[in-house]
Amino acid sequence: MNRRLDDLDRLTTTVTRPDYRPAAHGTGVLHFGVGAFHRAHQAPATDDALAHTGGDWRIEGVSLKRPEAAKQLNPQNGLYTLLVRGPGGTRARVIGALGQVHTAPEAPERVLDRLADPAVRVVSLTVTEKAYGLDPATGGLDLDHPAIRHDLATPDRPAGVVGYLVQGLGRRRAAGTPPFTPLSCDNLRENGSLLRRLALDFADRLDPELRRWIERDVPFPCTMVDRITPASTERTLADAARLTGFADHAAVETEPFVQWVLEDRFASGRPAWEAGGALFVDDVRPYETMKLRMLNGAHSLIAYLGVLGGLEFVRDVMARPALASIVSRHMRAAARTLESVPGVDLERYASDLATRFANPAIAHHTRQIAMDGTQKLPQRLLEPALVAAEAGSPLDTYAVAVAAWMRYASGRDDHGRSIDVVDPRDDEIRTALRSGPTSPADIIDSLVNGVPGLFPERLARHRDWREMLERQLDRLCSRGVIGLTT
Ligand code: CS2
Repeated sequence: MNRRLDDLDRLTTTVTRPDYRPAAHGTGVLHFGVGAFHRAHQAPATDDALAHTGGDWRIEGVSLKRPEAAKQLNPQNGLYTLLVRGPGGTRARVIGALGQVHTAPEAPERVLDRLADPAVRVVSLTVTEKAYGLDPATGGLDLDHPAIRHDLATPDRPAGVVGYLVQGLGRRRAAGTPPFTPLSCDNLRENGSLLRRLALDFADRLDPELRRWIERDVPFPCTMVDRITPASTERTLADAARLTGFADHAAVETEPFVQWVLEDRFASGRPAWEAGGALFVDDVRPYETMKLRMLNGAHSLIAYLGVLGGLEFVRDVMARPALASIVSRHMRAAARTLESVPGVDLERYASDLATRFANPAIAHHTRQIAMDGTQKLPQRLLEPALVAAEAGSPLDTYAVAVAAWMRYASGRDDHGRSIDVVDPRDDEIRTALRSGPTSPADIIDSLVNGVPGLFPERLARHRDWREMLERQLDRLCSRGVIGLTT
């Protein structure tokens, strides 16, 4: 058994390693959600920033639920291997930007201390869509969300991300410490503005003065983040050990492409992320809408087709010409709902996406992307479908994607095998479909009524949309995914 990767001085291989001494830099960022995506995206950008410009900008991590990240990373002093897999092979790089990881349920007071520490100037998040406590119907706080309910009742002992942020900001205000900048890096529309609205609403219910301070003094920049990062597997860890010569329980693998677009509004400074390729702009919205609708929308389409058709990975869906052509059509349809994006040729973006999805070196499970559909569909598929419906543009690929989600929600694939439907609203989905509706019209009605707020009303009532959705659901139910031609 190899020795564990815990000391850079032992790394004498050809692996790329940090060009700075991690221990010489203090913490500046607290990051919630230290999963594979963070390790493949913001952490390497911070590593580049530290190497390039220095400063006390290392990252401490927080896991809101499970202790795995702390167990993987702390014994390795935060060091881990990033494997970049391209068609030409795999490159290994050891990242030094991460420091200690805290497991919030085990040490809530410690997390609150870190939030109150003036050294922490940015608090970034990759906690996934469902952690925010967003009511999709209003765009505001969902008072029935378990973490929101809990944190409003016991604000000193938060469990959720909004509760922690507001409590942390409250402690800073009380101590006369300047605020940190909350930085959402999740795939949500106008993620910074959305987080701001939730934080203000939450604070208002506890302390209107605090709300006013946050409103006045705390910036919430929006960001667009992009890097396809499958969950790590045994093979990831084995390859990392082979390439570095050390056992690594925290290794992650990702694709060569990376993109990060942010608004440059920070209360107390930030790492020089441009050294890692980040682009700072005045308005992130065009980039983010493009990415959510073209990349993530196509991803969800691929995911539901894949799970239903028994195709395990994104690349397997892309290897079927009929399905790849639906995906390309979808990206072109999504592009038509966008305004122009500075510096981006949307045709080229779509064809690059098709190449990224087909990357033979990346094994991205369709069932991973299929998870949490109720949290993803609105910004990825339903909003652009409404734009397209109202513009009289083609709706067929949106309808294929949403119909495929509806079939996925029923819990059986095209071969009759059961699907593990992973979704925070799975109870509502199950109840909606309990009577076993079989006609496309009944399935649609059951889900539209049984999962309130998910489907925008204007879309649900749109005649062309409804017809197209019924037609595509009928096709999927009768022919299955493999029977789809174009
Ligand atoms: C994916 C995203 O899991 C999903 O829902 O669509 O995680 C996707 O891989 C990233 O947004 C790519 O940047």
